[in-house]
Amino acid sequence: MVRVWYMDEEQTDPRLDHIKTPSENVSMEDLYKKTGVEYFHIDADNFRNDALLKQIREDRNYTYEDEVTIAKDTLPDFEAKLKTFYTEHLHTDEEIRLVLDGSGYFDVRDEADKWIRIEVNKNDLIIIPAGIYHRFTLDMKNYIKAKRYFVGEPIWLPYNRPADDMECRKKYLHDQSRLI
Ligand code: KMT
Ligand code: NI
Repeated sequence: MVRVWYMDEEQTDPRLDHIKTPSENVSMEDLYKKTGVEYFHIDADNFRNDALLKQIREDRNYTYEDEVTIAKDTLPDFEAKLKTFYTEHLHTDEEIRLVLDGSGYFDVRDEADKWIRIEVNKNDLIIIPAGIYHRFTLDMKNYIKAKRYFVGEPIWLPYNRPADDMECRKKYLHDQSRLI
């Protein structure tokens, strides 16, 4: 099961869990209300036949798919890419990831600009809305394999913070104001 918590402020290795003491966990329902991030459990070993995934792809018109493995030996420019992933940014489109193997952390900003950490493992499908500030890091196991989905031709371009004047940012804040 996916675990979600508020991060501590320690400036140590991002790959550590950064759980606060005392810990402050966030339910999936609260995560959605606070950030618009959506979560689904999908059988990764059978994702090609998964009815829920098929439904999600149809409903959201995810026409593109590929697979990424983030590990030292499989990803060209590994260190530079990790740095890019962990630099706070947003995208003009949703970021959709289904974890097939390994694990990692997606961090998203809540409505008060605090970091919420989402631990993803095999079988976790996460949808990060367009326009939300976020970042990604591997954990101490240094390995994740994930499916990526997209509506049409993929645009992976990150816009680093500040990107407050972007249309997708304004739309995100407007959509969020109805959820909170
Ligand atoms: C991204 O865009 O942050 C990534 O693709 C890295 C995470 S994929 C599990
Ligand atoms: Ni991103």
